[in-house]
Amino acid sequence: MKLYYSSTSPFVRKVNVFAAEVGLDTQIEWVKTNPWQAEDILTAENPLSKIPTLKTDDGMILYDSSVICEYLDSLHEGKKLIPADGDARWQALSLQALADGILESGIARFLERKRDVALQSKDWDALQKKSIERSLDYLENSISEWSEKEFNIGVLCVGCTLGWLDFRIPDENWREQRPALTDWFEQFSTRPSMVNTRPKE
Ligand SMILES: N[C@@H](CCC(=O)N[C@@H](CS)C(=O)NCC(=O)O)C(=O)O
Repeated sequence: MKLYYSSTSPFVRKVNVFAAEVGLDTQIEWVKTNPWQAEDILTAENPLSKIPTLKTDDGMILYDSSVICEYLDSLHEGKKLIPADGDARWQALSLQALADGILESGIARFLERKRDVALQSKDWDALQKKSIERSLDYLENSISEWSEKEFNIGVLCVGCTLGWLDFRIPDENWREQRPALTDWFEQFSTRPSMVNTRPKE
């Protein structure tokens, strides 16, 4: 299968970490693209021009990262990272939504900062920043509820999100006042799937 990617995308990293954790990373052929330039190579497969986009061996096109992870989970016989049913499923999916939501707010801020200073909105930035801070506080305060569960997609997404904050918004120290999340991430970052997928320009 082919994965359209860029090396800095946290959503691509999520798929990459997921694939490594379920032993499918070696089956992926990587196709580098720049989604911001709406390259034909990508828009021909995904009209949104977003990555990650996956082309399966049967020629099926899948997006977004959550759908791709669900597909990958269906391909292996090992322990599933997306629980099939019950509370475990809904909690893992909600944790994924929270972590992905932090990324969406973070990316909105990152892009806003790239605009001409005169066009940047302080209110918009403050709104997104608050959303990120509330979510990180929630993760800190509920750490035993989610981090002690079996490894799942939600936990994986939290790791990728914190890694992206370090990469793209390093001037705001998310670790401050969040000792439990800090310790958790330090440990989580040693997983080979995380070590081998560190973002780089
Ligand atoms: N919800 C999507 C988000 C994907 C996404 O926003 N990817 C960014 C790169 S990190 C992208 O391709 N942006 C290009 C654009 O929005 O035009 C997912 O989970 O895959």
